[in-house]
Amino acid sequence: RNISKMLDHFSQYNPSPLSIKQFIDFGRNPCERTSFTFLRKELPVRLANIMKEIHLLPENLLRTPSANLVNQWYAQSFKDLLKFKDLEVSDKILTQYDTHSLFPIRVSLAMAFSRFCESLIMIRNRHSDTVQTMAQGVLELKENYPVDQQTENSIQYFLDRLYMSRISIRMLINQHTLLFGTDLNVTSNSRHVGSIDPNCDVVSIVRDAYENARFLCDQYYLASPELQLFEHNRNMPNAPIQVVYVPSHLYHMLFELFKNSMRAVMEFHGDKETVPPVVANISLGNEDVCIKVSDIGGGIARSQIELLFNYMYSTAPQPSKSASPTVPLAGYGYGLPLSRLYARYLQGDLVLQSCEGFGTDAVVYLKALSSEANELLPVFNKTSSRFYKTTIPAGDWSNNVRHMTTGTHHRLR
Ligand code: W6P
Repeated sequence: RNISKMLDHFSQYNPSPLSIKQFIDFGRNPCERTSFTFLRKELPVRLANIMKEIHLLPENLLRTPSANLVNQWYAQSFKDLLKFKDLEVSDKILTQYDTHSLFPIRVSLAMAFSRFCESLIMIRNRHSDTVQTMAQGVLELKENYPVDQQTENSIQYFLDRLYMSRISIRMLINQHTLLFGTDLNVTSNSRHVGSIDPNCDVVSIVRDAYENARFLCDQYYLASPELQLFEHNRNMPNAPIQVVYVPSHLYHMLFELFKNSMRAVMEFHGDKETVPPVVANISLGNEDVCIKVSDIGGGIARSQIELLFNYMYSTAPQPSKSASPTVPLAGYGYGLPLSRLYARYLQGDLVLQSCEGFGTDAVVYLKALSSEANELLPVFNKTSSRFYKTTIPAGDWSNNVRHMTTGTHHRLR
């Protein structure tokens, strides 16, 4: 229908990444008209870019009820936003050319703005279960079809891009609705600019994430490792380490890391009187803020590290919620891959390094400078679409090459 034409149109534009500095500068001198005009184009562009990739998914996945549902949500949200593209912005009155009517509908600016806010909130709610629903889709796929390496690679590539796109779209929606929505009371008397804290205190978030992970750990294991925390502020040794950041994103990453470290420590030393602490080192240099969380939880094999970030591997049927009402230190699930996306979203990263038999270091890197913390956004183009179609090239290192190991063949060198 008409929608596929509009998709083709909007997916030709590249998304426009913003830096956290741009978010802050705009939020400190907000203009609803500017935000409205930017978002009514930018949101359809970001939606269209990822929707084109949804359509390239392996058919077997796309046809599952869950993936199909997610696809429908995107189509509906795209349509919802297109309505605002037909509004003509004038000083006092917006003119809406309704496609079903020959006559333009006149809407006041204030009315258009509040309708836009309502639509954004509706869209945010519509997509609130995307991650869970896609995980369900992957389960449905695994149950019904054999999944080859090629398919698994495509799904890993796609889910990283889908979830990154989703993080970015929710960021835009949150900023607009927090800055211009009706429940201003929540943030008006705090230092926050929308969802951003311009003086986000890293140590407080680390302690908060630790305390909440510890609460779960105590419930499940009846004990928990202590936290040892060290700060290293390179240029101002006694000043607190602060960063312009979305506190909820940072909390999400650290809570996930602490849960994993605590579980490893308790499983490894559970039978002992005391367990070794989890150590957090927080550093600020010229470019990076680093948060290293170290545990002595026995570590994991080097070959297993990649699997922790693999969606297919992490998609196990949920233990029935009625059977175990108290969720322990949740399994790996999608926590780690999503946490890494949060870090990468603003040009940071999340890295694991483990010594099997000893323990694991997890490092979260953030950009120290708000002007360098640019959104990292998936772009739909020839390169991305090629990824879903090509076959894996034959390996050119010995670990990927099949050898002739039997028979009377001569071994040349
Ligand atoms: C482990 C495994 C793991 C994953 C992520 C973070 C910390 C840890 N520790 O043993």
